[in-house]
Amino acid sequence: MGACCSPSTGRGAPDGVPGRVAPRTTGRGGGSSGAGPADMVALAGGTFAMGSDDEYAYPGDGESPVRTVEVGDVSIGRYAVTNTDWAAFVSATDHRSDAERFGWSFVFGGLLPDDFPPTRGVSGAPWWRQVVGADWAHPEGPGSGIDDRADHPVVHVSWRDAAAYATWRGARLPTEAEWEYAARGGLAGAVFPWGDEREPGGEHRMNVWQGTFPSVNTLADGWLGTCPVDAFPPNGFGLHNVCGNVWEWCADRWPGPDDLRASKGGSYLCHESYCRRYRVAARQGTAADSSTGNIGFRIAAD
Ligand SMILES: [Cu+2]
Repeated sequence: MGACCSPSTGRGAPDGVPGRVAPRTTGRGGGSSGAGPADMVALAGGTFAMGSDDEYAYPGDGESPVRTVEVGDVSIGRYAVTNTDWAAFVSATDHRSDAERFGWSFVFGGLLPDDFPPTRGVSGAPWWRQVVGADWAHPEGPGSGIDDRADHPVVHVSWRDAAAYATWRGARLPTEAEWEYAARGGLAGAVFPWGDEREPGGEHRMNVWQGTFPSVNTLADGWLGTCPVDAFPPNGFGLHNVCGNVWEWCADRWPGPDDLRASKGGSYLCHESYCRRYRVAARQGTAADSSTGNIGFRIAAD
């Protein structure tokens, strides 16, 4: 797999790191319809054109060819699961994340202070640092915290952690098809949730990298790392931040001998110079027990 903006290695892997059918929407407008929790959007199922084979696509990722896919009725999170949401889960269940059990997680080096002690990197993606003590409550390791990030997406959660949270909520992770159906917001074949132009009228619509990756981020979109889950306008179905900000775990297995899982949406590290996976069709496969500072999730339910 090409070097994307997430390391795909599992905990024990090498690399020097140890171990257009526009559906009706229902239940919108604050959730008072009884269709589900206020933070979920109920979508009627339908068929849609999944994937991409335009000039931006990565055929090697399996996003080509475009094919017609049917999804059933589904409710899906309006937002990614936040740190506040996750804290409630932990206090109710004492869930220990994989990052906490293994004692480390992957952090983007550009978020670490200049005087941070030496860390090990990922070969081919040296901006990813193995940071001992990094976890959801300490996104950049010991000394960092989430006091000012209550409404940011939880990160440093593995696929297994995300699935556990979803179960606790009486929900599940979306399938990749459900995620993309919802992320498209009813726009057939568009590159982004709002259309084909990345910055329509010069306006930034998602949290990705601007500048020269990985050294200079001009912060033109306002953010270096994560941003609040509602920081940008919603798509046509009322979902916020489906592209950019953080990758979002999906239920589906990713081909391969290991337990890899699909995620969607790209992250604050995506930049056209090396990773155009900030598009609705884009995807990546990541080890189910791995965690990083740029993968979170949203939940779904039948
Ligand atoms: Cu990327």
